[in-house]
Amino acid sequence: MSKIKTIQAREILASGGAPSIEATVYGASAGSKEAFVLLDGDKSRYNGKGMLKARDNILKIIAPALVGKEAENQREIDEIMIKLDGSDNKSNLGGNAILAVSMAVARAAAAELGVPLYKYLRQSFGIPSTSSGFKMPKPMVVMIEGGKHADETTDLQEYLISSLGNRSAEENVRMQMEIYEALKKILKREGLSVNVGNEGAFAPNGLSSNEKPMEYLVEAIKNAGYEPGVDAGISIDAAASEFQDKDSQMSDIRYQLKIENRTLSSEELIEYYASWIGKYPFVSWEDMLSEFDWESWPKMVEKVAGKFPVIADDLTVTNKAIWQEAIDKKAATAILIKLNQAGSVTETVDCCLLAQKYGFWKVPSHRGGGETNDTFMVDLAVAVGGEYIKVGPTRGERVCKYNRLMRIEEELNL
Ligand code: 2PG
Ligand code: MG
Repeated sequence: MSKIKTIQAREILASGGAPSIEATVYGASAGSKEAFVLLDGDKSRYNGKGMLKARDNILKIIAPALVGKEAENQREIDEIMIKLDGSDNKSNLGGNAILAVSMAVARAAAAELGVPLYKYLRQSFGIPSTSSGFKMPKPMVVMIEGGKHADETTDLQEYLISSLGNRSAEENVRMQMEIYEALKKILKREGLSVNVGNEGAFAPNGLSSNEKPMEYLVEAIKNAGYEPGVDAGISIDAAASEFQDKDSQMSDIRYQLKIENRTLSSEELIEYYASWIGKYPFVSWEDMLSEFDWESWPKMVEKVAGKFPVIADDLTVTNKAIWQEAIDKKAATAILIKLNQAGSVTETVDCCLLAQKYGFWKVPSHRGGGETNDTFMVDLAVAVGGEYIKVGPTRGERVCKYNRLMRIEEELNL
């Protein structure tokens, strides 16, 4: 065991060009419900998006409370920070400040013990392994992005290819990139742009409907030499909170499909989606309804009738209490996992353990514009036995996740 000696913190850049925050823990001898992101609000720096306040909270408030503590007591350390913050959503110290330290503590403890992070996380949280040892999560790769991630594209935010079958991580990554290249050719043939959006996925203007990308994805799977529904299938993240009509009443939520010039009720939206079932080889659906549309989520789950998981992201924000509520109400049958929604490693792992208890998928995910080249989420996915990891296909802050995955696989010699 070794004690935390010092904690440092700094602003670094995230993929969108605004700051994120990074902490380093030394001393382990070497080396609407999302957690609140504390920004400086000082317009003279990064248009108010600086993170110097969060950095100072780490240096002046968190570090003094943690120095001298055992780095290996991750749960205790996270609890100290949560208490120190005292709010429901980490708005006092900032979820960004707490998470940065939380992750750095885990890394430092793993380094001290001389074990890779995924192994450390598994042993530190006593995560039960389903079978013999570790299993590689399969890639769920954003191929076409629209919504808030790109301009003038689909209303739905993401169309993804999810690997199926029993390939190695290395083979999965290769297949995904071959499908990506095949898709590029299709889009070019259709006279559509192959410029990429926030997550390195294609973001073409001028698509005729929200359904069209799925036709392209099926064709791309085939053109790359794979079989749809056998080797690879389609996932969707609608991120429907973003196209919910903000003026519609809670009791009568409406959704605006701009590219189709239509406004739909929750029931109509569910029917609209349901018309796609059977037509495309779906692997999962995420956030098909708004995070405020709790009443309709169970209807969506019923409609899908166990054919594939209904993943909650904005609905559950990697929050164990909300996730339990969603499970109890039968509102979702899988959870997207984002460390920065939770704001600490312990709370993130607890959400995964809850999913595991019910036999539901847990899918660690990248963020859209605020991603860095940190690969903690990959180690987390391996540690918790995540069925998939969701990441964009290109750009450094995305591909580093796949590279980490392949390195872990090699190390485990699977
Ligand atoms: C999502 C994520 C990642 P964002 O909705 O699942 O794809 O996007 O970070 O914008 O929430
Ligand atoms: Mg999402």
